[in-house]
Amino acid sequence: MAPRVFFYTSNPGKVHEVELVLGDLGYDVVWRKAELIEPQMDSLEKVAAFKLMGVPEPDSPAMVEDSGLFIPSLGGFPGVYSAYVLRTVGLDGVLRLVRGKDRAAEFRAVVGFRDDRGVQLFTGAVRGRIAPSPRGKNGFGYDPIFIPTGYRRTTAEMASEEKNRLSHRGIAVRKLAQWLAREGTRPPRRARTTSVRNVA
Ligand code: ITT
Repeated sequence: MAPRVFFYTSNPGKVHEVELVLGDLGYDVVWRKAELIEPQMDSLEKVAAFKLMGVPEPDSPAMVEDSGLFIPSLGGFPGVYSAYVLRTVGLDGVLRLVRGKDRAAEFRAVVGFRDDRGVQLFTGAVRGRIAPSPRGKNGFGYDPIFIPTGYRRTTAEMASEEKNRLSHRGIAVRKLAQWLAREGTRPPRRARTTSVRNVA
């Protein structure tokens, strides 16, 4: 039987992208459609580690992912507030904020993984710029306004496989997969959540 990973997220777009990467590598991603308590903290790492603490222990190995869009000319905003900003002012609000400013941007992701060895964190980032206006129908969230460096298309104009090859999430999930391949996947049993390790 394929090793299982329980993925806690409310976002089906994340599940789809993670399934493509881990599924290809032989893992069975089980979606736990949960809104875990998400504290307002100043780094994605802290949010991911905190969220993992709220995962029921029998679901091991368990995974969460926290991500955000960081715009240096706005002091890193929306960053850790990306989900809230999207829900409130939306893409148009962000486009208004960057008008007349430098449009460089970076997507960052932190994947948190917990099993009986404790908590591991894996990071990924992709640089790009904010598009003049939304374009494309694929993906989710900020994809219609994010153009990765070296491309003319937004990530909403890419198929998920292409986005995964360059994206913050694709990079972080592949680091998790490499760690699993190196360290081995353990059979699910009661997890200890005593140690938090930043792997990359
Ligand atoms: P969780 O339940 O996993 O927390 P979420 O959608 O609330 O799902 P986050 O708290 O990590 O996700 O917030 C990240 C925000 O940034 C959210 O609004 C996403 O839509 C957006 N985002 C993250 N990765 C993205 C990507 O690859 N493309 C477009 N938008 C992305």
